[in-house]
Amino acid sequence: MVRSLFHALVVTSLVGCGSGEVLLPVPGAETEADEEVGDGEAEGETEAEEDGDADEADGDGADGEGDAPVENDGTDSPDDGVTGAGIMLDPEPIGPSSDIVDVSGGDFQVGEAPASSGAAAVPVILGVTAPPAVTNGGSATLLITLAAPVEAPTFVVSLAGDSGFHTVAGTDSNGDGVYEIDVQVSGDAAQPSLVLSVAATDAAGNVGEYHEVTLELVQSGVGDVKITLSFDRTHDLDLHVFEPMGEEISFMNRASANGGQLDLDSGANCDATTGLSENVFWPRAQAPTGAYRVMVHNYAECSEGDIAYSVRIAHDDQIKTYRGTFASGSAGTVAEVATFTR
Ligand SMILES: [Ca+2]
Ligand SMILES: [Ca+2]
Repeated sequence: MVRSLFHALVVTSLVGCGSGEVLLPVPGAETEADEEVGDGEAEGETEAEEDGDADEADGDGADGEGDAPVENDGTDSPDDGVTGAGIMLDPEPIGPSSDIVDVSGGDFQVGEAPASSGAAAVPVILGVTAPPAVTNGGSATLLITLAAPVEAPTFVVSLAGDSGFHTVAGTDSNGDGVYEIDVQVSGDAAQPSLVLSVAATDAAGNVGEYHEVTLELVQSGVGDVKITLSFDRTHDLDLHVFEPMGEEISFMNRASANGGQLDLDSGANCDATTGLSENVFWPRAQAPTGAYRVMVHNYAECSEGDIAYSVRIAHDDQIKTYRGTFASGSAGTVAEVATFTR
């Protein structure tokens, strides 16, 4: 799966953050968007490829104008552009998909995952690690260590109890020799845990030994609007969401007059938390109409190195996932992730 990459710095507006705190722009932060649902035919002519849900095919141009000439079913919302953010849209295959998980950049096939063949040429996986927990609507990164370097490795990812399995090309975005597989969990996922099995495949389609990881599924609220921040390790990132009338929901104001709630918070004081996620949602029929604004504040760094995060915004029938990175040393800054209108 080829990824189209387009990076730009986030917008450098000052934003207020309750309690008189002022959040500064992020010099090193990038945000990318990744359309999550793959049944659409829409493909924009901006640097970003657009694909996914016809419902949301309004083209997140890098200027946030939503000007990509894309097909849609007439129900798009023209205002949910990325605010000044660079974009990475990850084309998903047209066809069936899992109701529970999506593997970023992967292909889904219905049926049993292929059995290990024992062929000698298949790359050997030394280990697979995953965070201990993820939330519904959140994402988790599996890290795959191979016994020896392989050019363009591919993997099978299978979720116990799912209707099929994913195949995905290995990506090593930071060049450390460890491959990353991004798993996005449906907002409706409700089982207590996710048991994922990963195997490498060779060019002939032979499948190696499966390695199993189990992630606890921490339940977070769902409704007309659900905004979920996920990050890769303990960090004091904070999700901030502004309602159309301006009320801000965050750890400083966990419930709005309209019923919006921050019901999952992670990393305060760098304390380890199971979910590595934050979630803001409005119960059904309570989310106000109008324009919402979503930001992530890098409140404090808990360990050295860049901080990759994703924000999944699900409202009504639309889902988009935005990816970004806080550069190491950018604590105290904020990323404007997106605005959207319902
Ligand atoms: Ca890597
Ligand atoms: Ca936090």
